[in-house]
Amino acid sequence: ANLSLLPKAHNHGDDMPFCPKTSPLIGGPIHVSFPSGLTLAEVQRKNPLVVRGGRYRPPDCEARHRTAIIIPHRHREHHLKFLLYYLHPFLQRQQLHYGIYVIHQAGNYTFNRAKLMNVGFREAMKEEDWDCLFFHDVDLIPEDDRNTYICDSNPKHAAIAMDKFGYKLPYKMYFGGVSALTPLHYLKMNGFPNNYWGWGGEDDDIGVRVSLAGMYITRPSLKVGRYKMIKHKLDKGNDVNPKRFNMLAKTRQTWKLDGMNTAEYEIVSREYQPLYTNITVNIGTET
Ligand code: UDH
Repeated sequence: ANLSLLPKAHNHGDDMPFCPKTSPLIGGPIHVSFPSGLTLAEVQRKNPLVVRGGRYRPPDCEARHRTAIIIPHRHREHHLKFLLYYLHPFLQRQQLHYGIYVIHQAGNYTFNRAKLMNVGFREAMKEEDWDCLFFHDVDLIPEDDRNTYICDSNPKHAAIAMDKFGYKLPYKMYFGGVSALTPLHYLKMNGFPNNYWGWGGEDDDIGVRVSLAGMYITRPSLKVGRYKMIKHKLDKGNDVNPKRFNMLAKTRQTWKLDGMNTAEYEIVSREYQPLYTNITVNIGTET
């Protein structure tokens, strides 16, 4: 095809051809290990083309996709370092235009993963016209290059084969770990719930929202959607949420009343670190 005839998604002054539909840099399985003594400085040194805030564009072609990675976070710096170590080169091999956002919950009140995702969505979209958002736990490392970090026509669950579940889907409606939605998908399902405090339930609620909003979940193959989880215990401040089953039974009644349209929070700081944008946010407490 004559590349010059293709429409340009966005123009930054150069006359670069689009990147190929399938990146020639993509390999297969990735061997994941956790080298002791790894530092962020080392990760930075290995990724010289990543610019402030953790942004990257392929140097020699115009990316076909613009993906934001949203990572909910508190007290997991050790995991974040390994995730960045693997994710930056992985995304670069996929020839994506991408940015990495760490959404850090301020204070010590009970953790709220889904609400942090709502913050990440809104704050990331303020900065760039991302066409895909990957909601990504900090402790999951992709193990195959063919697990492309681009969106589908429907919400995609990417982390379908985790080592901790024997590289299988634990149950059919599982939507946890890593998922990918376009801004349109996200708004159609009113984002994620804001009121799941503590561990559990929010990912199932999100999965139910997908179908309530008239969409369905797509998945890569089990061979490709493989992830290694960095082993850890349940964190302080993230106790199992005993209300989760009662809340889940009501998602049909609540999804339009609670979500992106009601997410209230205060940004404490926005820092453009060399390898990621850190957004520290006060998301309040359970009411
Ligand atoms: N997270 C944090 N800080 C916290 C809690 C959660 O950053 O204090 C984030 C992080 O991105 C994490 C995600 O929220 O990957 C999900 O939380 P989780 O890792 O606690 O949930 P998961 O279900 O693990 O992956 C539960 C571990 C229970 C271990 C029990 C051992 N049998």
